[in-house]
Amino acid sequence: MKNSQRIFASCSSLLVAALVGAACAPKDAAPVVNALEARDAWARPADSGAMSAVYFTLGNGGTESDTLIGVASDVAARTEMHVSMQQGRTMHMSQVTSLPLPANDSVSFRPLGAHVMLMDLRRPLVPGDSLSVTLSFHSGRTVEVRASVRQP
Ligand SMILES: [Cu+2]
Repeated sequence: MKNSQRIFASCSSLLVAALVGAACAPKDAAPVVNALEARDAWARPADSGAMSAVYFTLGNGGTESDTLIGVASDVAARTEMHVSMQQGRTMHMSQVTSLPLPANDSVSFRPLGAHVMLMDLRRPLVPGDSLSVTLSFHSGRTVEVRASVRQP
């Protein structure tokens, strides 16, 4: 549950930043930029019909928080947002329907952490191959992630 604790901590500091920011914002402040960006995207190789996961760093360089609310890819019959958690000695994954992305912060999708799960692949993913995943945000923005297939 390390991840959600971190996210919670970022959210409370964000609230403080938002209050302070509102108090001292200049009259003619620049328009709000909400730069969302996925970096270093990669996916695990897998056979057709099997599962794979996509990892990347999702950055929000803007001044407004946003929330990831959807993931989609045409390489899989089902694409889900997952988080991994340890229970005793085993790792479990569970689906989440939203993931907060605070302003001026980033969230890592990484092995044993959050990931985009590709289920029932429509084609094999071989090293050197690439695929795309579309991320949808609460703000209405979308981000296209181009991931290369490689061994972890
Ligand atoms: Cu998963």
